[in-house]
Amino acid sequence: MGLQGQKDGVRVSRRRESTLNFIDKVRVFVAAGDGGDGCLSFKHEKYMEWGGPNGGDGGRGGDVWFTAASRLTTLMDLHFRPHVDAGRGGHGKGSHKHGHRGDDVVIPVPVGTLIYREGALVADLHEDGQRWRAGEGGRGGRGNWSFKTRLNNAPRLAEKGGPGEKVTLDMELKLLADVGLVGFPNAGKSSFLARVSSARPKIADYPFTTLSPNLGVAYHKHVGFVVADIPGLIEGASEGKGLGVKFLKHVERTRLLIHLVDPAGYMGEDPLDGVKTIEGELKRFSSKLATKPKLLVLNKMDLPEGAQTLKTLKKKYRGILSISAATGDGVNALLDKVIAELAKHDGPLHFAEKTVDDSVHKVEQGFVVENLGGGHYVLRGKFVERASAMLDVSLPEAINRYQHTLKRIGVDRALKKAGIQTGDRVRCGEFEFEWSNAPLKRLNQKRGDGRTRIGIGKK
Ligand SMILES: Nc1nc2c(ncn2[C@@H]2O[C@H](COP(=O)(O)OP(=O)(O)OP(=O)(O)O)[C@@H](O)[C@H]2O)c(=O)[nH]1
Ligand SMILES: [Mg+2]
Repeated sequence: MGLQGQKDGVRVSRRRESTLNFIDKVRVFVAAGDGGDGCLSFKHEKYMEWGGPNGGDGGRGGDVWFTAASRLTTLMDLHFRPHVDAGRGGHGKGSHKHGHRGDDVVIPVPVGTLIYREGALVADLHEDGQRWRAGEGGRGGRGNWSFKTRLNNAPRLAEKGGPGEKVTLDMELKLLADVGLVGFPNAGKSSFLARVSSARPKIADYPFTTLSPNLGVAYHKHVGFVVADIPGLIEGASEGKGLGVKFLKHVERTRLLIHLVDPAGYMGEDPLDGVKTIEGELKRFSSKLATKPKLLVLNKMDLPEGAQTLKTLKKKYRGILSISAATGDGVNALLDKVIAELAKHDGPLHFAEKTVDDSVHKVEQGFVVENLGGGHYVLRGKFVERASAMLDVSLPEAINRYQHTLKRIGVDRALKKAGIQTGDRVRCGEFEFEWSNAPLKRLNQKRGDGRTRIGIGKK
């Protein structure tokens, strides 16, 4: 027989329930799929001269989505796999074949997940099934068939796939429930949740049995509502004592709180003082919790001290209700009251601190030119960066077209104004080119000597 804690020579530690199974903050790295490259191809067939361009477009890159799923209550999956990548689009092929679309990735997150980008709230997934696109797949590059015009009917021109969006997001879960259960440890919160729903939280006769929130759906008189049970609170919880404070934010987005009281008090504290302690902690934690509708409920009425404690508490709190989560006594009357209160406070639960602000991340139509000194310039802007990334530098016609695009939108003028000289270098995203003041070649001219006005090279 091996030593206790050892099995077949391998040390095994007894599995402890830990708070690790509940993750409510996580940083996620999203990479939407790049678009597929466009194809440069001409029809070659026996007895057919000048078959014409037939290179197909690249497929679009896949998007990354987050969707709220009520079956989830933790961000743990993302904690262990924070990199989310969608599929890239297929490349175009000859004979007008377009590349396939990249696969989207849809990641389920718990209802109540708030998503921040550079500190600004960008999404509040507060409804089951609600979806939000975190990263947009890159556009497929166009093949030479798409560039065919009356003036240029044999374009040697194709685009590379556009880059998929890459973003870093901070996710925070603030559970959404209709009813939140608060109270000292051991008051019977988990027992109550188990009594009114099909949830089966751990229940035991010692404080801090519950280490992370539990959710359950209760039905009463054809009304369904979600109940959240959080770890017990103790004095000083709002300053970080015990476990409760970490989880108090998870009852901030409830319509109604039920404050459960144990007639025996907690750790020798008189139940009346105990009620004040918990109320004080809620108030100190946030004004939202202090002003939330609350029902004070004395539990464990089957215990001998129940009746006496109820009498004492009634003097101060006339509206107090009493139940026994163990026997079920009084639970129906409490649920009657709960559905009546919920009907009164039927407002939206998703009161995000700020309104969701997407304006910061709108597509920038314009561009910015910056002179870094020493003959180095930076060109910034969503459009120009994408055009640079999609440029196939091996195709002189594509380079010519790129130059004309920059000129058309005013980049040339802006660079000259910033003092650019022949031989200076301009960086745009990952791409860098050398500037020349020589005049541009005409666009759409027939295939020429392949010389271009600017020297192009990857960084
Ligand atoms: N007699 C009696 N015991 C109860 C009643 N409700 C809960 N208990 C007991 O009280 C103890 C604590 O119950 P829990 O439901 O785990 O209490 P909790 O508030 O969730 O505790 P924490 O998770 O530690 O905060 C358990 O032993 C329960 O069986 C009741 O109505 N009557
Ligand atoms: Mg519990």
